[in-house]
Amino acid sequence: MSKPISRRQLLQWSGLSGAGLLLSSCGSNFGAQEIGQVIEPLNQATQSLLLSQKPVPEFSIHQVEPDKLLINTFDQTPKIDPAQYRLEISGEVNHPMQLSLANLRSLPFTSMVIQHVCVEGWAAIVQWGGVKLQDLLKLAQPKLNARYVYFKSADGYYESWDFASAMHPQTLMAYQHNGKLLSVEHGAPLRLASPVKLGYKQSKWVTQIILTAQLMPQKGYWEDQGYEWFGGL
Ligand SMILES: Nc1nc2c(c(=O)[nH]1)N[C@H]1C(S)=C(S)[C@@H](COP(=O)(O)O)O[C@H]1N2
Ligand SMILES: [Mo]
Repeated sequence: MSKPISRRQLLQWSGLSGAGLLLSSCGSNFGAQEIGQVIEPLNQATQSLLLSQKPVPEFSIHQVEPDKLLINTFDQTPKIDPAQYRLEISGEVNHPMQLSLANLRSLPFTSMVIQHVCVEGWAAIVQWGGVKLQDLLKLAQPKLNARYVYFKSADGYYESWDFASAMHPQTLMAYQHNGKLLSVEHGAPLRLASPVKLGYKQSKWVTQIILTAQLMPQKGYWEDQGYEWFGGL
């Protein structure tokens, strides 16, 4: 288990500074200060991947369809205490991390309006807000051999994505939905949201993100029952 990330580390790894981040960290439980941490540049492969990613056109906020996003959960809605919640990032990374909700909220916020498509035959235009997964992975510093990203959820759901889709600029770890704080049924405190993948790839209640060099025999909850793995849109 990694230590909770310190505010100094967040600032150094992200290259972020300024009043917004400093103010928003008031009252949060940042741990030990790591002094003299070296800032490592992203590796060349990751850098060129980022440059090559094209954004998917978005909808206007007026096109949001609030009643169309059906709740789709294979089992029970898990109970998560927001104060105890940590997102753990581990595996093939140089800086394993644990982020509290305060940590996540102190990072740059992105909002997007995209279409969510479920293979069961429904779709909805949805606004999502949160942190770019790309920003989180940059903080964790993927190793050169990182090719897949696993997501583990509090309800036992699990998913795996290709690294490029995880680094896409519109792949978010969302904590906001249609202008409000994300509801528990839709995956609070934190879920995946992206216009590049089908609904079943978009894990709710994510607690762990694990980078791997290989795809494991267990690829995803629905994939292991025959759904296609890539699940692209
Ligand atoms: N943890 C978890 N995430 C999940 C699921 C689930 O059962 N458990 N269902 C998936 C499916 S099939 C879809 S279509 C979307 C639905 O998201 P929603 O319930 O917020 O509409 O969540 C996805 N993420
Ligand atoms: Mo779905």
